[in-house]
Amino acid sequence: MNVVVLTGAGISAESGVPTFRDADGLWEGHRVEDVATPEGYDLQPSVVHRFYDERRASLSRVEPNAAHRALARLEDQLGDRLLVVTQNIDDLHERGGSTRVLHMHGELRSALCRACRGRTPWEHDLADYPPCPRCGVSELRPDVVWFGEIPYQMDRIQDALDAADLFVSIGTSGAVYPAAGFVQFAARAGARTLELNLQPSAGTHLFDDARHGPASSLVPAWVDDLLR
Ligand code: BV8
Repeated sequence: MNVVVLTGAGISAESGVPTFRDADGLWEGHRVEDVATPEGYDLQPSVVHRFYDERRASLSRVEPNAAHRALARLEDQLGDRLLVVTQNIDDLHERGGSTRVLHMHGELRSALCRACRGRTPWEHDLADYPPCPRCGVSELRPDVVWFGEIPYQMDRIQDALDAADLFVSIGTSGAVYPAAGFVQFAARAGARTLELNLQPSAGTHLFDDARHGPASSLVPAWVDDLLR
């Protein structure tokens, strides 16, 4: 059985990583859409760097939760028949033990050079404009997909959705595309679809089944059922 799991900020909420909704889509009085766009970055690069530098620094203060660990347990059993596609830019899936993780919106712990387009694992701030380790030019930006930019590895995601027998969406509001449309792709390809979320998402009516509650209890229970 081929399983595709899509995760959003809700799976990391109980680890202490704030979701976008918690901030009502706002950060320091800025609409997320304003700081998470290429235009926002060109207009006020230091504000945008601060937005990501703070989130990158906070990673060392949070831990994976039982939901992340349950998905790693599922991967132990399913191997390459499971793919986790995450909208999150934190590294909690990896630290929870998952190895087959696709960050469709990029990662905090990576820097992208606007000069040479090279990517570098990155732990520290970018606001002090460090030189790119590959080309030496000081044009590093967060390696994240902003609004208006094309998500990463869409071909691989489409292939996985086409081959899916089961599509499970965990902890996402279904507010942002193309991720919010994956359930429809999967259903058209014949997959069963399940939503696991704290409350019904904007697209909950698109799913065959839905269970609502905190991910740290919903996801381990679902994995136990699946592996039974
Ligand atoms: C693109 C990275 C073209 C940066 C992010 C008009 C109509 C439709 C679409 C558009 C439109 N105008 C523009 C668009 C396209 C746009 C879009 O969708 N805009 C929205 C605002 C309408 N999309 C784009 O621009 C995308 N690119 O379309 O390119 C294209 C497409 C395909 C192929 C080729 C070309 C790029 C969007 C990427 C933006 N980057 N993040 C960063 O992180 O800073 S978006 C960001 O917000 C997240 O990555 C995520 O995708 C999104 C929503 O966040 P969620 O993860 O869902 O979190 P949220 O807070 O919203 O919800 C949390 C959920 O968890 C809630 O449901 C809550 O109930 C639940 N929860 C809370 N606690 C728990 C819990 N669940 C369980 N347990 C708990 N304890």
